[in-house]
Amino acid sequence: MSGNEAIARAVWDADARVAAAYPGTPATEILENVARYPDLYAEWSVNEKVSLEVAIGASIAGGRAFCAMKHVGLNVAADALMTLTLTGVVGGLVIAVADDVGFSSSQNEQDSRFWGRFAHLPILEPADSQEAYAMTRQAFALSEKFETPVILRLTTRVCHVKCLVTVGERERARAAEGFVKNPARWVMVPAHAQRRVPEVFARERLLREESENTPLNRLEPGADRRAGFVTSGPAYMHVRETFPDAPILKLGLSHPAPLDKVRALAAQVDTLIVVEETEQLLETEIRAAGIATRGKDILPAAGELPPHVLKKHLAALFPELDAAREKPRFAILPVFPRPPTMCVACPHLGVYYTLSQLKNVIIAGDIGCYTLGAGHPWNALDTTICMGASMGMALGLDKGRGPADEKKKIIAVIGDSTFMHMGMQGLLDIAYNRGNVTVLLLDNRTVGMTGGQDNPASGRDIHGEEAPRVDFARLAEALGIAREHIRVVDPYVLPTLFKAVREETKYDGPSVIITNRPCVLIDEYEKQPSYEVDEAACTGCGNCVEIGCPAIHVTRREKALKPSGKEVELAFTRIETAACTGCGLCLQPCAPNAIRAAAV
Ligand SMILES: Cc1ncc(C[n+]2csc(CCOP(=O)(O)OP(=O)(O)O)c2C)c(N)n1
Repeated sequence: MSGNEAIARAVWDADARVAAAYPGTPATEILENVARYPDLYAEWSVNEKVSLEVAIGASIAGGRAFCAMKHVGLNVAADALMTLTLTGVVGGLVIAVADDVGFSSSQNEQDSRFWGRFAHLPILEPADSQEAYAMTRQAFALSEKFETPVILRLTTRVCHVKCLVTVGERERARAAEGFVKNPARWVMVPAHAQRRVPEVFARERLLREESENTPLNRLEPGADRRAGFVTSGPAYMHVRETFPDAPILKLGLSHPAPLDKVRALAAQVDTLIVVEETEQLLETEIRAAGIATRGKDILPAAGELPPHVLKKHLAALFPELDAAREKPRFAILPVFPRPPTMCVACPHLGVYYTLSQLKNVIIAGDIGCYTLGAGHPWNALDTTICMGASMGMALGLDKGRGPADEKKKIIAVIGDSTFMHMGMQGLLDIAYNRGNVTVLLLDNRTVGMTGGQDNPASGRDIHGEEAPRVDFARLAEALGIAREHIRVVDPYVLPTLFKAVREETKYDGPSVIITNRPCVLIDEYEKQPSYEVDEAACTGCGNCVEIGCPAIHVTRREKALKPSGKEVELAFTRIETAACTGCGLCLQPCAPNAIRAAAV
């Protein structure tokens, strides 16, 4: 199992009653797998905050509850988290949060262990799939024992690497007595909340004792006493492989840290070294406890710490590592770089082709497949910060513009899932504050970027069953956009799309253009007969290349002189007919009409 599959199995084996998530790499497959098990409620929530709130509700109703998210998702859920720590939980509540250590697919690299410290919550850190399974179950038990939410901190490596997993018996969670009214606990007004604060600190003291005594934190002896390592998660695997004879304190319950155990290890070795991905957290705490240690003074504070990185950075302390570095056991073959690009016939292609033709625009972007519009050949996206940010930033670009941008049109581009996640509020702000912004809402009826999960725009739930489908045009109107400035357009029909964008950007006020073609990777997409380039007719204008469809190749480039004497480069093209799904976008800008239905 991958770590994600193992966690899903453990959620079921722990008899959780409710599981909720918003997709995000590397955590997406957890809920996809949970949803395959019977006898528990699973949902895609519209964002991570809602998923945590659903879990909180289920927990205080008495059942075990689970939610999963990627690291940045916990920023979104943090408002709920920071007060949940005061109320505590009834049914065990586990929050799996997956840090994308090494930036495989994220806008930043965050260390979610900060949240455990910030919210005074215990953190469990599995090192592989087997531990992911076991620790998920232990997390539920710990959560109920201390009436606290528990953070299960994962990294991309734990989520995606597969190993053999031995699973246990499915348990029956304790019978729930149902929601018990108790305003002093569940209604966090100041008078109630402040009384809970001492309990949080008392709980933390008990958790520290637990951390000193639990077998999750184990001191592995080693004969080589030059250094002892304190480590957790997959970094433990890397340390064990690099230093097979060193004593290691492996932390499974890494917060609160078992400082007595750390002290005991420090007394046995010449140098203590903390190996943690990514930030300097344990190390700072260990130093604050008066224990001398090394850590980020010699190791990187970003990215993974696999053996080759450890060897490079610790060679000064362990001269034999340098020699080992010169003789790699495996040849690492470089992979041919393949920049990410949009799919063949992606409905976003027409939008970016259109945007790339515009002058004097500032385009606030968002997070999704359409973020690729920032790249070649479109170069038609000027900002990306976080989910939903295109709305507020566009408004800020409008209201904050100086004389240099006076004549520029402000456009925001956002996907359906991102709009529902955090974009709606921004659009409300644009409408309310009368922003001069044109919003392009790219409704492809799925969460494309994370692999095509269902959402309220697809009209299906996590099991693929029919669910109410959101009507974006009516929603935009309800948020305050004038009906005549809300348009639904087909992104495969370039002239209509271009006209809509031109007209709405001329209008002095907020407008919304909704594109309505499904993602090519979902069932709703209907493949059409493919096209091909008539080589005899192709004049090398290269306009079809500007669409950015990966089914179009340049076969030959030639320099030529225009009648004006200006030198131009011609690009003769070919369409990969096996890949082409006949969207017809490339036909439209083709100057000599050289694209035709492919011969069958
Ligand atoms: C807070 C947060 N949660 C989750 C993600 C992961 N993620 C990136 S883009 C995206 C949604 C993309 O869907 P949509 O907006 O519909 O655009 P599409 O990819 O379908 O074009 C998600 C869930 C993230 N980057 N940040």
